[in-house]
Amino acid sequence: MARTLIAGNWKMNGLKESLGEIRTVASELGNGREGVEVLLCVPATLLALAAEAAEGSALKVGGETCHTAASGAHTGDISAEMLADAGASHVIVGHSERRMDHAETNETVAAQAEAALRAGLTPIICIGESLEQRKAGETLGFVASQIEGSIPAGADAEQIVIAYEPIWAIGTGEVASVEQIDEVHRAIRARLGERFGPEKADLIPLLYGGSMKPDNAGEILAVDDVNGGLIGGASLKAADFLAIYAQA
Ligand code: 3PY
Repeated sequence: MARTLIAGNWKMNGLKESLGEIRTVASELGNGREGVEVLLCVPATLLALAAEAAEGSALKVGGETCHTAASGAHTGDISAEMLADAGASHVIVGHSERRMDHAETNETVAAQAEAALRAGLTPIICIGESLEQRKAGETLGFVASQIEGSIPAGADAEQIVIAYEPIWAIGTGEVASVEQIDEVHRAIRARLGERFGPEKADLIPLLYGGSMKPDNAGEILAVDDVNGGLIGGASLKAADFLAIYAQA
Protein backbone atom coordinates (compact mmCIF):
# COMPACT_ATOMS: atom_id res chain seq x y z
CA MET A 1 0.00 0.00 0.00
CA ALA A 2 1.34 3.44 -0.95
CA ARG A 3 1.95 6.07 1.68
CA THR A 4 -0.43 9.04 1.74
CA LEU A 5 0.85 12.43 0.62
CA ILE A 6 -1.03 15.69 1.07
CA ALA A 7 0.85 18.19 -1.05
CA GLY A 8 0.21 21.85 -1.76
CA ASN A 9 1.17 23.62 -4.96
CA TRP A 10 1.38 27.35 -4.36
CA LYS A 11 2.15 28.06 -8.05
CA MET A 12 3.17 31.73 -8.62
CA ASN A 13 1.63 32.90 -5.36
CA GLY A 14 3.09 33.94 -2.04
CA LEU A 15 5.23 36.71 -0.63
CA LYS A 16 7.26 36.73 2.55
CA GLU A 17 4.13 37.69 4.45
CA SER A 18 2.62 34.31 3.40
CA LEU A 19 5.16 32.50 5.58
CA GLY A 20 2.71 32.91 8.45
CA GLU A 21 0.50 30.30 6.73
CA ILE A 22 3.44 27.90 6.62
CA ARG A 23 4.25 28.52 10.27
CA THR A 24 0.61 27.78 11.15
CA VAL A 25 0.61 24.52 9.17
CA ALA A 26 3.91 23.50 10.79
CA SER A 27 2.78 24.24 14.33
CA GLU A 28 -0.65 22.60 13.91
CA LEU A 29 0.95 19.59 12.29
CA GLY A 30 3.64 19.07 14.91
CA ASN A 31 5.02 15.57 14.46
CA GLY A 32 2.19 14.72 12.07
CA ARG A 33 0.44 11.37 11.75
CA GLU A 34 1.99 7.99 10.98
CA GLY A 35 1.70 7.18 7.27
CA VAL A 36 0.66 10.66 6.10
CA GLU A 37 3.27 12.94 4.58
CA VAL A 38 2.54 16.66 4.30
CA LEU A 39 4.30 18.90 1.84
CA LEU A 40 4.07 22.46 0.56
CA CYS A 41 5.65 23.20 -2.81
CA VAL A 42 6.32 26.91 -2.94
CA PRO A 43 7.95 29.42 -5.30
CA ALA A 44 11.75 29.25 -5.29
CA THR A 45 11.94 32.71 -3.70
CA LEU A 46 10.27 31.34 -0.57
CA LEU A 47 11.79 27.89 -0.40
CA ALA A 48 14.63 28.44 2.07
CA LEU A 49 12.40 30.58 4.29
CA ALA A 50 9.63 27.97 4.10
CA ALA A 51 12.11 25.24 5.07
CA GLU A 52 13.11 27.34 8.08
CA ALA A 53 9.45 27.90 9.01
CA ALA A 54 8.78 24.16 8.79
CA GLU A 55 11.80 23.17 10.90
CA GLY A 56 11.00 20.99 13.88
CA SER A 57 7.67 19.84 12.39
CA ALA A 58 6.64 17.03 10.04
CA LEU A 59 5.98 19.54 7.26
CA LYS A 60 8.18 19.12 4.18
CA VAL A 61 8.77 21.71 1.51
CA GLY A 62 9.36 21.34 -2.19
CA GLY A 63 9.96 23.12 -5.48
CA GLU A 64 7.56 23.54 -8.40
CA THR A 65 9.93 22.65 -11.24
CA CYS A 66 13.64 22.21 -11.91
CA HIS A 67 16.13 22.40 -14.75
CA THR A 68 17.66 19.20 -16.03
CA ALA A 69 21.28 20.36 -15.47
CA ALA A 70 22.91 20.63 -12.05
CA SER A 71 24.34 24.11 -12.77
CA GLY A 72 25.48 26.26 -15.64
CA ALA A 73 24.52 28.98 -18.09
CA HIS A 74 20.73 28.82 -17.80
CA THR A 75 19.64 32.29 -16.79
CA GLY A 76 16.57 32.30 -14.58
CA ASP A 77 16.48 28.53 -14.07
CA ILE A 78 16.91 26.56 -10.88
CA SER A 79 18.47 23.12 -10.56
CA ALA A 80 17.26 20.24 -8.45
CA GLU A 81 20.53 20.50 -6.50
CA MET A 82 19.70 24.14 -5.65
CA LEU A 83 16.22 23.13 -4.48
CA ALA A 84 17.72 20.42 -2.29
CA ASP A 85 20.26 22.91 -0.93
CA ALA A 86 17.38 25.25 0.01
CA GLY A 87 15.70 22.46 1.98
CA ALA A 88 13.37 20.79 -0.55
CA SER A 89 12.53 17.11 -0.30
CA HIS A 90 10.29 16.99 -3.40
CA VAL A 91 9.80 18.79 -6.68
CA ILE A 92 6.75 18.93 -8.95
CA VAL A 93 7.59 18.20 -12.58
CA GLY A 94 5.36 18.30 -15.65
CA HIS A 95 2.48 20.29 -14.21
CA SER A 96 0.15 21.07 -17.12
CA GLU A 97 0.79 24.77 -16.61
CA ARG A 98 4.49 24.16 -17.21
CA ARG A 99 3.77 21.83 -20.13
CA MET A 100 1.67 24.63 -21.66
CA ASP A 101 3.54 27.81 -20.64
CA HIS A 102 7.03 26.40 -21.26
CA ALA A 103 6.32 23.81 -23.94
CA GLU A 104 7.60 21.03 -21.70
CA THR A 105 7.29 17.62 -23.34
CA ASN A 106 7.25 14.17 -21.79
CA GLU A 107 10.96 13.96 -22.61
CA THR A 108 11.66 17.19 -20.73
CA VAL A 109 9.61 16.01 -17.79
CA ALA A 110 11.43 12.65 -17.67
CA ALA A 111 14.77 14.50 -17.73
CA GLN A 112 13.63 16.81 -14.93
CA ALA A 113 12.47 13.85 -12.87
CA GLU A 114 15.85 12.22 -13.46
CA ALA A 115 17.56 15.43 -12.31
CA ALA A 116 15.41 15.41 -9.18
CA LEU A 117 16.45 11.85 -8.40
CA ARG A 118 20.11 12.75 -9.01
CA ALA A 119 19.76 15.51 -6.37
CA GLY A 120 18.03 13.19 -3.89
CA LEU A 121 14.57 14.75 -4.37
CA THR A 122 11.30 12.91 -4.93
CA PRO A 123 9.75 13.99 -8.23
CA ILE A 124 5.97 14.44 -8.30
CA ILE A 125 5.29 13.68 -11.95
CA CYS A 126 2.09 15.30 -13.20
CA ILE A 127 -0.08 13.90 -15.96
CA GLY A 128 -3.62 14.59 -17.14
CA GLU A 129 -5.79 15.07 -20.17
CA SER A 130 -7.44 18.12 -21.72
CA LEU A 131 -11.19 18.52 -22.03
CA GLU A 132 -10.98 17.84 -25.78
CA GLN A 133 -9.14 14.57 -25.14
CA ARG A 134 -11.70 13.54 -22.54
CA LYS A 135 -14.60 14.33 -24.87
CA ALA A 136 -12.91 12.35 -27.63
CA GLY A 137 -12.57 9.31 -25.33
CA GLU A 138 -8.77 9.56 -25.37
CA THR A 139 -8.18 10.01 -21.64
CA LEU A 140 -6.80 6.59 -20.73
CA GLY A 141 -4.61 6.27 -23.81
CA PHE A 142 -3.22 9.77 -23.37
CA VAL A 143 -2.49 9.34 -19.67
CA ALA A 144 -0.80 5.99 -20.43
CA SER A 145 1.43 7.67 -23.01
CA GLN A 146 2.35 10.39 -20.50
CA ILE A 147 3.29 7.76 -17.92
CA GLU A 148 5.35 5.96 -20.52
CA GLY A 149 7.18 9.11 -21.57
CA SER A 150 7.50 11.08 -18.33
CA ILE A 151 8.95 8.51 -15.92
CA PRO A 152 12.73 8.32 -16.34
CA ALA A 153 14.10 4.99 -17.51
CA GLY A 154 16.16 4.25 -14.41
CA ALA A 155 13.58 5.27 -11.78
CA ASP A 156 12.52 2.85 -9.06
CA ALA A 157 8.88 2.72 -8.00
CA GLU A 158 9.81 3.76 -4.45
CA GLN A 159 11.37 6.98 -5.69
CA ILE A 160 8.47 8.62 -7.50
CA VAL A 161 5.02 10.09 -6.96
CA ILE A 162 2.42 10.48 -9.72
CA ALA A 163 -0.21 13.22 -9.70
CA TYR A 164 -3.25 12.88 -11.96
CA GLU A 165 -4.53 16.34 -12.72
CA PRO A 166 -7.16 16.60 -15.45
CA ILE A 167 -6.38 19.92 -17.14
CA TRP A 168 -10.08 20.83 -17.30
CA ALA A 169 -10.27 20.65 -13.50
CA ILE A 170 -7.34 22.99 -12.84
CA GLY A 171 -8.21 26.50 -11.78
CA THR A 172 -11.73 26.07 -13.14
CA GLY A 173 -13.54 25.07 -9.98
CA GLU A 174 -14.59 21.99 -11.98
CA VAL A 175 -13.76 18.74 -10.14
CA ALA A 176 -13.60 15.29 -11.68
CA SER A 177 -16.28 12.99 -10.27
CA VAL A 178 -15.20 10.18 -8.00
CA GLU A 179 -16.13 7.73 -10.77
CA GLN A 180 -13.89 9.54 -13.26
CA ILE A 181 -11.04 9.69 -10.74
CA ASP A 182 -11.50 6.03 -9.84
CA GLU A 183 -11.39 4.96 -13.50
CA VAL A 184 -8.22 6.91 -14.32
CA HIS A 185 -6.37 6.05 -11.11
CA ARG A 186 -7.07 2.34 -11.63
CA ALA A 187 -5.77 2.62 -15.19
CA ILE A 188 -2.65 4.45 -13.98
CA ARG A 189 -2.00 1.79 -11.33
CA ALA A 190 -2.42 -0.95 -13.93
CA ARG A 191 -0.01 0.79 -16.28
CA LEU A 192 2.53 1.23 -13.49
CA GLY A 193 2.04 -2.45 -12.71
CA GLU A 194 3.09 -3.33 -16.25
CA ARG A 195 6.20 -1.23 -15.85
CA PHE A 196 7.28 -2.00 -12.29
CA GLY A 197 5.31 -5.13 -11.43
CA PRO A 198 2.07 -5.00 -9.40
CA GLU A 199 3.68 -5.12 -5.95
CA LYS A 200 6.01 -2.20 -6.59
CA ALA A 201 3.30 -0.27 -8.42
CA ASP A 202 1.18 -0.49 -5.27
CA LEU A 203 3.85 1.49 -3.42
CA ILE A 204 3.67 4.53 -5.71
CA PRO A 205 1.53 7.33 -4.23
CA LEU A 206 -1.09 8.41 -6.79
CA LEU A 207 -2.32 11.91 -6.01
CA TYR A 208 -5.41 13.54 -7.42
CA GLY A 209 -5.10 17.23 -8.27
CA GLY A 210 -7.56 19.71 -9.67
CA SER A 211 -9.69 21.98 -7.50
CA MET A 212 -9.41 19.80 -4.39
CA LYS A 213 -10.90 21.67 -1.42
CA PRO A 214 -11.95 20.90 2.15
CA ASP A 215 -15.51 20.16 1.04
CA ASN A 216 -14.66 17.63 -1.68
CA ALA A 217 -11.41 16.17 -0.28
CA GLY A 218 -13.07 13.52 1.88
CA GLU A 219 -14.84 11.73 -0.96
CA ILE A 220 -11.86 12.00 -3.31
CA LEU A 221 -9.37 10.71 -0.73
CA ALA A 222 -11.69 7.78 -0.05
CA VAL A 223 -11.28 6.48 -3.62
CA ASP A 224 -9.30 3.21 -3.53
CA ASP A 225 -6.37 4.16 -5.72
CA VAL A 226 -6.11 7.75 -4.50
CA ASN A 227 -3.21 8.15 -2.05
CA GLY A 228 -3.44 11.87 -1.50
CA GLY A 229 -3.83 15.18 -3.24
CA LEU A 230 -1.90 17.88 -5.04
CA ILE A 231 -3.76 20.93 -3.91
CA GLY A 232 -3.70 24.31 -5.63
CA GLY A 233 -5.61 27.33 -4.29
CA ALA A 234 -6.76 25.60 -1.10
CA SER A 235 -3.14 25.08 -0.03
CA LEU A 236 -2.55 28.83 0.25
CA LYS A 237 -4.56 29.11 3.43
CA ALA A 238 -3.38 27.07 6.40
CA ALA A 239 -6.95 26.46 7.62
CA ASP A 240 -8.09 24.98 4.28
CA PHE A 241 -4.93 22.93 3.82
CA LEU A 242 -5.16 21.54 7.34
CA ALA A 243 -8.86 20.76 6.85
CA ILE A 244 -7.89 18.62 3.83
CA TYR A 245 -5.07 16.96 5.78
CA ALA A 246 -7.55 16.12 8.55
CA GLN A 247 -9.55 14.05 6.05
CA ALA A 248 -6.56 12.01 4.82
C1 3PY B 1 -4.96 22.85 -8.86
O1 3PY B 1 -5.60 22.29 -7.96
O2 3PY B 1 -5.41 23.83 -9.46
C2 3PY B 1 -3.64 22.37 -9.23
O3 3PY B 1 -3.19 22.64 -10.33
C3 3PY B 1 -2.80 21.64 -8.25
O4 3PY B 1 -1.53 21.36 -8.75
